[in-house]
Amino acid sequence: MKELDLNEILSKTQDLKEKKVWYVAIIGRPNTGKSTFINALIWRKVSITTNVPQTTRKRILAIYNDIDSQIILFDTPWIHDSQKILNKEINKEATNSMKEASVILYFIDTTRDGWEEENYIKSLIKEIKIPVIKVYTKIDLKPKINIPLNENTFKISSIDKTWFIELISRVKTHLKNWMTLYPEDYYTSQDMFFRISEIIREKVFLNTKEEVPHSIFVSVEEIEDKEDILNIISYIYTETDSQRFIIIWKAGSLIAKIWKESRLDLEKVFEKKVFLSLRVKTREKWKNDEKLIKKMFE
Ligand SMILES: Nc1nc2c(ncn2[C@@H]2O[C@H](COP(=O)(O)OP(=O)(O)OP(=O)(O)O)[C@@H](O)[C@H]2O)c(=O)[nH]1
Ligand SMILES: [Mg+2]
Repeated sequence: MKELDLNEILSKTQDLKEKKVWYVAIIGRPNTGKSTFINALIWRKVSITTNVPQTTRKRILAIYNDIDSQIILFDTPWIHDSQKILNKEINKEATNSMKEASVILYFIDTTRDGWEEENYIKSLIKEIKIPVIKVYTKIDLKPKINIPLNENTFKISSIDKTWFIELISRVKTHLKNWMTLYPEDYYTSQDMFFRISEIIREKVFLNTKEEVPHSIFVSVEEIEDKEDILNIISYIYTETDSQRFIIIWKAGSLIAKIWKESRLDLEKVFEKKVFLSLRVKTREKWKNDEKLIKKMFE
């Protein structure tokens, strides 16, 4: 497992070389397959994926390396109008990633109609003057779909990785010749606390319904990273007691499932045994707790 460690990066500066380098932002409506694409491209799980819209809250930085390029990908959360402090912070994450990028990949789900959400994205793209490549997703589910392809329009499937090479070649034409920003064995800039909390959050999303997934946040309080075991103390916070009861429902069977799935996935990602202590607490109105939200996004 490789994570961002500034001292290690500095000690490896001789490894940095000139390539086609820069930031690429992936935007699109919820559930279009942005996170799945990133994980498939870099062969690692850096961004959690579920079938629940608006899974990604914080922009996730994944680093793709090949022989002549280093592409730093932002997996952006969905932008929407809202007065809640949490949503305002999510929107800031998304617009910031767009401004820093050399090119934007605009994901469109071939399995769903766009309606006005798609028009909203188009109006945003018009405002920022950065090149945009349209990427139609999930074509394995729509093999007969007719999309007129050109240099700014692609179609992909993240399940069988079709058109990945062509898309990446096109992205490279927008990048600059620059010193690589990370050593080649780095694939994410997220710290361990964030990665663990995201994996647990994914399991809550996959096992709960309606308003429950969006009502929670996960806090990792303590990590003890030993050679052969990773000890983790973590809490799931809900907004209300009734949501908490749903998660600890039936004498703990749902939380037991979330716990088990989290532990197994953590063991896969971190490649060692994991001891996970996981409890559920209520924290009312956390989405409007400015101090907490600022800490989450810092
Ligand atoms: N069949 C198929 N399913 C896909 C593909 N890409 C993504 N999916 C599925 O679509 C769902 C949403 O994928 P995500 O990657 O979480 O979508 P997202 O755009 O990151 O969603 P948000 O984080 O909510 O904005 C998941 O259930 C994925 O398994 C694909 O190429 N083919
Ligand atoms: Mg996502």
